[in-house]
Amino acid sequence: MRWARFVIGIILLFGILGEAHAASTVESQGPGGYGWQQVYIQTWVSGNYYNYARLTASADRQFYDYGYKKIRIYVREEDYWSQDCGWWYVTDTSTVSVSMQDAAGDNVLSLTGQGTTKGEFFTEYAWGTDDDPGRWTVTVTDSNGNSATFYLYVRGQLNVTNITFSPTPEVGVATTIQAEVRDNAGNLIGGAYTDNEGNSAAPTVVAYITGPGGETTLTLSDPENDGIWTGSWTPSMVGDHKVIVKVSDGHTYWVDGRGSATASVSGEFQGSMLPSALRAALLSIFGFATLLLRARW
Ligand SMILES: [Ca+2]
Repeated sequence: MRWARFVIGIILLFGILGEAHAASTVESQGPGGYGWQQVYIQTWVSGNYYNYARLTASADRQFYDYGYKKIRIYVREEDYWSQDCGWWYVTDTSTVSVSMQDAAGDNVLSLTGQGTTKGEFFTEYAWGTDDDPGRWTVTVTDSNGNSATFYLYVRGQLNVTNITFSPTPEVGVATTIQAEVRDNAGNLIGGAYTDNEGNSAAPTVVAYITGPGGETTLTLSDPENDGIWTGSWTPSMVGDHKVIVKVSDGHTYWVDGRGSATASVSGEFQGSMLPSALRAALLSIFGFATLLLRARW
């Protein structure tokens, strides 16, 4: 990179003209304000030569989706020294360490004293079951004492579980559909959820109910912010209804999730011990018999 050489050149120039023998550090952040930083350190070593170490750390993207592409961390550690300012020598003696914390501050990756190959080190993180979504912190250090910190954003995976109906669905009677929304770490995600930076990250939860009479959609809500989302549904047809609950925020903080359940809606035989399919069949026969009688009279 041309500008990087320019920075080295400036430091070198100060070293020659300004007698800048004390150590100094220059940090810079990568394009787009994320992903990597660089650290330069200058020291004046007895014997009159300059010694520089440059540490670069990066990830291959800013946003990751939990459980999908692995987080890839690249580290480059270069040691330079020069005695006469005409020649720069590059050595390969430093080791590097990489640590990563999830949004809850839990250490999810900790590698220390890693050797480099021509100054380069690479690792990838393949996700854990307790990973908390949100802003993650990556810290990279080298054995010269340089340190580079940067941040990633991990979108969490939402799941919908425990879809229930209360009371048991019946034609013409309001039933409450209830569903639990959780992230991949098992935390309940409520209607006023905020991420670890305080940003609103509440998803939208919609139930798609498909039965003999067609499809109905119903938006579920969670004013209590307890992660138990509810909505009221009044069935109009007897029979099995497929209920699919989808959760999404348009892919800002979450990867979409869904869950499904079957609601067996009863009619006038609701007090009966007969299975729902049989009840539905009997209702059809009664309906057909009534039609026949009406046709005759
Ligand atoms: Ca609730």
